[in-house]
Amino acid sequence: MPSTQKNRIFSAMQPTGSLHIGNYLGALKNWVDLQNSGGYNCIFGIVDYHAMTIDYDPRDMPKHITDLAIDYLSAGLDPDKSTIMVQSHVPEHTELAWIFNCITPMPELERMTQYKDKSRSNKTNPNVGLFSYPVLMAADILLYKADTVPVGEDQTQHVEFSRIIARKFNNRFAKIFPEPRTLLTKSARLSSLADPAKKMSKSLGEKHYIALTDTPAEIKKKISSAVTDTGPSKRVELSSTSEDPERGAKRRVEGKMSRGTKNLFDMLEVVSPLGTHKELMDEYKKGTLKYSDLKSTLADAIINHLKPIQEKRKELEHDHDKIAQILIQGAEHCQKIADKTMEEVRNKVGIR
Ligand code: AQP
Repeated sequence: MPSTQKNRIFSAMQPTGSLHIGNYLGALKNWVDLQNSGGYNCIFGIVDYHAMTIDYDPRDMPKHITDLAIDYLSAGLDPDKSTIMVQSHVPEHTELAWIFNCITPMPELERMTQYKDKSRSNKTNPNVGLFSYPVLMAADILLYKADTVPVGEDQTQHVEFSRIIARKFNNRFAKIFPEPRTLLTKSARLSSLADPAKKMSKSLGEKHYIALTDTPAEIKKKISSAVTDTGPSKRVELSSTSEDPERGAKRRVEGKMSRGTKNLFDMLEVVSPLGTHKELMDEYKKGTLKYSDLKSTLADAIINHLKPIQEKRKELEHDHDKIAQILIQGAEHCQKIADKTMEEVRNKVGIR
């Protein structure tokens, strides 16, 4: 079992279907690296209560939970080094969320961009759970007194909210919670392949993302149809261009790269062998890069990167007993920490 002396990490994903490469490169891969650094005491959650805030079929939930645990393990999370748990297995998550609800000013939640986006696209069910999603997330993190939260960029506002709640609780009752900080990766915001102005999301539809389970043929097809040029208004600063005065005069003068192209380079940087990204970026700066070359190099690199993950997934797919055992162990470990935190919290808020 993981040591209790180190800084604690908590992060989680919702069991809402297959993971995409945005979830993986933006968060999960980083979790594996942080776990393997040995510098942290890691807890990684499968947040099923959060997954209930959007329309879902209850019959799918158990499978989605098992699938997400399999994704975690296939990507390299190791139950001997990290704790893997299901949120609803430790009911104190919702108890603490209720207490936090009672110190959360409504305007703090009204300004949350994820709520605005999701309630717009979830018109049939704009529920209170979706509204107070960040409160439950603050409870997830603070129940374990985690100080480090590795997530994608879309979650930074929620982690910032957790800091506010920790501070409010500490000022109002007693100083018992750390103020957690966000940890981002280089690919903290991958864009949709078909509409690079949007975040890569599975709810946008299949052509917008690469699923971790996609076949090589599917990956090639999706990358080859990825949008690269989106017009001058949608260009983003390419900071590295200004550091390289010898190359790519035309593009360097613009100093900008389309979001779609940057998205492909962002993925390439993480999944390709050392040197490949620089080589193609140099060509881009010189103005000699063929997008078809960038795309085929990237597709091959993604296929190679995902291969061992997909092989591990096949091994684990039928071993449901092993998965269940890992989740039971995770719940037992987390329950002990949760009991301790909640005893302190109940005392301080006066509900002994
Ligand atoms: N496009 C992304 N780039 C980088 N990181 C991302 N994350 C999500 N999308 C990207 C990070 O993945 C983790 C899992 O978050 P989640 O379970 O809340 O999933 P999500 O953000 O709801 O994923 P989708 O695909 O966008 O789902 P739908 O479409 O169903 O809402 C988080 O750390 C998140 O930052």
